[in-house]
Amino acid sequence: MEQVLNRFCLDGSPVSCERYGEGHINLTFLVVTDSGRRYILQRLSRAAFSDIPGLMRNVTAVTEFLSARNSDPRSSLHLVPTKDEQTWCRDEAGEYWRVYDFVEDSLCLQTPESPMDFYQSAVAFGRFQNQLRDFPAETLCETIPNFHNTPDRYRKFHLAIEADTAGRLAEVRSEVDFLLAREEEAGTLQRMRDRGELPVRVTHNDTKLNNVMLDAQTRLPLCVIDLDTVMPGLVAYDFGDSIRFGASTAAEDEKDLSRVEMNLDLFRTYAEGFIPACGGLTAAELMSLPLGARTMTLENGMRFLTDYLEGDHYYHIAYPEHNLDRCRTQLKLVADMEQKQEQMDTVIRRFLT
Ligand code: ADP
Ligand code: GN1
Ligand code: MG
Repeated sequence: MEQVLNRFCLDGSPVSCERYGEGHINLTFLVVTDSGRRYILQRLSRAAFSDIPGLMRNVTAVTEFLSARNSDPRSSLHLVPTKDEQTWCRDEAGEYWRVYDFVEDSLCLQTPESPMDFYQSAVAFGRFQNQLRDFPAETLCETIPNFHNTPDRYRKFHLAIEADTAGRLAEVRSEVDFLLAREEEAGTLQRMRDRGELPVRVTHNDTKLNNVMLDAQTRLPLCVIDLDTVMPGLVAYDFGDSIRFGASTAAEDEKDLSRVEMNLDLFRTYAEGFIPACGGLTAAELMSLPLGARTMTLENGMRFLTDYLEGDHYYHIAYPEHNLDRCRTQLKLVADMEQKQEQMDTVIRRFLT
């Protein structure tokens, strides 16, 4: 680690480097130097990203674009260059590393501590969407092809079922059946995208609450982080993924499913923050938002189960059934959202002018 850190232009010498945060994909460390400066060091996931130089070009372009439009330095992530002026380096084992300035005096929440926190996260993601409206989408590489292409996710799920690599299929039959019963309907958003009924924009695609920073004092939005999946996509993906995670009444890996529901008040709160901050959404886009919530939740449930069937090579896990527990909360949420579809539509209809 010291050798890796030595390649970056840090202020001072590192005095500690410890695992940090709750991300499922990259390996994240908090680095402190003898000058008191703090940094985020990350080893990028080669299981998730096949073109890491391309990904880093995306992140560089997006952070530079946002920095140029905001005077507050904490309103965007800042990459720390290497001594040979690159934004990343590679170690002898072939792993890719990068360093960000630590966003100081900030909060990164795993669950909203109040509806206002969730509202402010919605403002952050909505603004992010709005600010990237003029970003040249064609310059972005697709860091994970077909990331939110739900029919393609089903194709991979079928392959995982057939292969049953980890020998776990028999124990997850009811989860598999739940997902297969919804295969046709789950492709609706993708079909609307294919038919051009929903505009493709530059979206974040991974809008969990722990991918946004709030100011520790004011609890107002500071910046959006985890820019690895910024790609062309649908607004419904960003809205939907935030609801999936932040409007749930329990953690993503809650074992007691009786505690897992989608909170309609939080759904409304998020819509009130996100939609005006985004601005300029079409009527079709607005009415696709509840479907986005259901689709992102189902897709995540299927992705967790696919990884479980394949032997857990994609997400970080803390114990063997972790991905299965995550899958189960998502499916419980989907079932609940199916019951609340009408109410979600009613909330969103108020934003049609
Ligand atoms: P992953 O793709 O694994 O989710 P993230 O980039 O989201 O990785 O980072 C994981 C966690 O590390 C975040 O949820 C946040 O808590 C923390 N983090 C990441 N970047 C910064 C930063 N620049 N300043 C402070 N905390 C950060
Ligand atoms: C991953 O990287 P992180 O932990 O913010 C995943 C998302 C999932 C999420 C589920 C690149 O997000 O797509 O929705 O876990 N990111 C990637 O919690 O696959
Ligand atoms: Mg993250």
